[in-house]
Amino acid sequence: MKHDTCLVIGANGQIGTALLPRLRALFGTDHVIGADLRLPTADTGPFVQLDATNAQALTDVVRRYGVTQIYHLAAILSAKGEQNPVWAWNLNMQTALNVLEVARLNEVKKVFLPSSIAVFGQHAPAFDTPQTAYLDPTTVYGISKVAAENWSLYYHQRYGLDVRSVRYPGVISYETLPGGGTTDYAVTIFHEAVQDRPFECFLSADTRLPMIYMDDALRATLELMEAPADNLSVRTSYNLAGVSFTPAELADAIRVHFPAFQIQYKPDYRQAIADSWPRTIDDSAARQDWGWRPAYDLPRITETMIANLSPMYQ
Ligand code: NAD
Ligand code: AKB
Repeated sequence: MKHDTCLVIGANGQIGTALLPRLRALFGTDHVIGADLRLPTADTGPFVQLDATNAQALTDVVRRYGVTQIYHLAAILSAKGEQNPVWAWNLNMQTALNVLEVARLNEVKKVFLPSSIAVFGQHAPAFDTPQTAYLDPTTVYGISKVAAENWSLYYHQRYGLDVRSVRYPGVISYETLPGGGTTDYAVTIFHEAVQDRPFECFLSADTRLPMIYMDDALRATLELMEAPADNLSVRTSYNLAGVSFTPAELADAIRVHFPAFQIQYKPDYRQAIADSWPRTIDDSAARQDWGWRPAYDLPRITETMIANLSPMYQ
């Protein structure tokens, strides 16, 4: 068992729900504290109700539990952020800055502050988007992620804070529903398919986007956090690739299991967001610096999602 105490902020969200048990297996249940605005639906270990925009409340939690690692997952995602941009900016920036500052002042050893493919915009190459491509995001979410990446680099360079990050693609998982993103269709489609229901997709059939299965996303997170600091050449955020596919390709993969599966396309405001994002990602820096390799391709993701979701609807 490792000797650290981790605080996971945004613990009840899509990634937090899956990350908590992994961290608890590594550090011990009592050494992983979940924190969220919302209360958890089940008691799985230590939890505090926390608004991470409140720096004093965050400081109190860090001191009370002797926190040595923070995983900051609380954020307003791309589609939801466009409904109320000023609110999304304030929440995303205030929580990120609080985490960095509280970590610095309380000698927290490591911080994980994830970014997103949403940092890229129309002036980045759409295919094999490089690590250092121009960043001109079109969403308030993307703008806040670019700012948080730069603040992370600043805290690392100026204060020596060990802050690490990946630019997650759309994360696919079965444990919880996603929280207001543009890639959410790639999760909700499975819930409809296993119930033998047709699916109405808010993106067009040929919208290719980078995605990653949750197991890969968590392994990337934990491998990055375990990597020797000297190996890390990127202190903004690492590009991370899993798999890239279109809604039509995903529907075909589902039809291998449910031949009668039906999909209709009704693009809405999220189409423009998706169109501004990369199609495929060059993650060679992550591969080189800390040995990143994805394990889940589209057929494996599809099979795993269906196997885990089907029993939930029986
Ligand atoms: P989510 O929306 O599912 O969960 C976020 C959680 O944060 C929620 O449980 C919410 O209650 C909580 N929260 C919101 N405001 C808070 C506050 N002020 N204080 C404390 N908790 C608060 O998000 P997620 O999908 O789990 O994403 C986690 C992180 O990963 C985010 O930073 C997100 O930008 C990033 N990311 C996610 C994806 C993805 O596809 N899920 C892709 C790229 C990046
Ligand atoms: C979203 O669609 O907003 C997220 C992301 C890719 O950051 N899933």
